[in-house]
Amino acid sequence: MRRWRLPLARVGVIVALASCSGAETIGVDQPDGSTATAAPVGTTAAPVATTITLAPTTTTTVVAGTSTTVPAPPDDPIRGLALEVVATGLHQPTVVTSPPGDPRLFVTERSGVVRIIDEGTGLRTEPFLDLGDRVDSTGIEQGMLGLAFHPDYADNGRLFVYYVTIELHRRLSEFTVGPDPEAGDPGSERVLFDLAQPPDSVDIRHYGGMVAFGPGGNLYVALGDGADARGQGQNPDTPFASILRIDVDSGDPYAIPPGNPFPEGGAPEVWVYGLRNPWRFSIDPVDDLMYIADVGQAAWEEINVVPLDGGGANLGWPDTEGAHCFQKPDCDLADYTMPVLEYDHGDGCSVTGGVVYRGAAIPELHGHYFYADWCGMWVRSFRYADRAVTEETDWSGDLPDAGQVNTFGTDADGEMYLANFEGVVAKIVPVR
Ligand SMILES: [Ca+2]
Repeated sequence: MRRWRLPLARVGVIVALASCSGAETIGVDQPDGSTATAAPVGTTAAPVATTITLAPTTTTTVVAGTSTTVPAPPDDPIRGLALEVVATGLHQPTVVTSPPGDPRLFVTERSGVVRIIDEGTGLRTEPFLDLGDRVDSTGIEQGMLGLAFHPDYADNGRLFVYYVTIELHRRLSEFTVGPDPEAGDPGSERVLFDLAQPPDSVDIRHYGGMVAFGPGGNLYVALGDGADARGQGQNPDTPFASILRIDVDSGDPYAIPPGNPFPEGGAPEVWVYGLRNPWRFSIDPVDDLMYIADVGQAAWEEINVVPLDGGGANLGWPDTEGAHCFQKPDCDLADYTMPVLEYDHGDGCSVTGGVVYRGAAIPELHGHYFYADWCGMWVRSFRYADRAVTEETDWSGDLPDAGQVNTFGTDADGEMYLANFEGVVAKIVPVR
């Protein structure tokens, strides 16, 4: 996938950064980034924990969008985590997800196919939806990159797919399930947008790819900057280098939700901007936070946490990379929303953002955010509390076979999965 460096030795240090919520900014026509404001940056070096020292929690929380209630921890203490393989042989899986309340697990393959994994019987042979005739999956970053089911999928059968077209455009389309609930209808495509790469793009990368619904029913879509298209990142008048927020239940082909920060700008869909290639983000509906992992270029990988009422945040790229000035050497870091965590390229090369665990099987990890590095082939987690990164844990010893993690995902119960470049989909389960 979106990869261009060789694995590096894992000798770096994670740096946890003080949280800075994004401030409202005014859209600008030129990429000078001069209008954004954010809280000052603090830096606190924190070594990665090598053992599991998780305090039990007795918190009971109802996960928004599901009826899952997290019980108190079982009597057996958690001794670690393990991978339970649920499918193998997939072609570079990119998304793992389920419709709300649906027992089936849906997986996308980069080649343009959506497939179903059933608990117990595994991967079905027959695809749910095959868009191979319209998806380009050559190169390293093209393909079917995003899939989200409508919150009312059980009633309306609507699903949203983000993919790279044969023309190398980035396209968001809606499909509907066919008369057979086990098969989507490839002929039902309704295109919501179809964007060529930005004019200053030097190649065919940085498409972003994640799509997900938030608790308010709006759809969020991650778009990368188009690869070295440096005029995009600091310009909220362009949809690139941003996470978009749209209302797919109104308008034609969609409506701009009330509260979007740049309603009069050139791209009123923009919700936050200043991103290089936000391959994976996730929304935690319990704390109303979005976790955005932005793949770095020269030296730093970063994870940002933005409140769902934090529209307008400028996440810095390409003025900054991680918590460092980049293209603008004399930048003032206080002008941008800084990541809450970064690590350098001694420790990996391409961050894969994950999910906040809200399932029931591992109450001890409730609220912990999992992520990975595609080159470092490690999985780590932290808990974001009181605007700070806490309880950093390195799960390398528990999950040595995680591989090159393309994506994380959850099922309808909030249980957590990873899928890797090698074509394996595995559930992350507790060892007690
Ligand atoms: Ca940034």
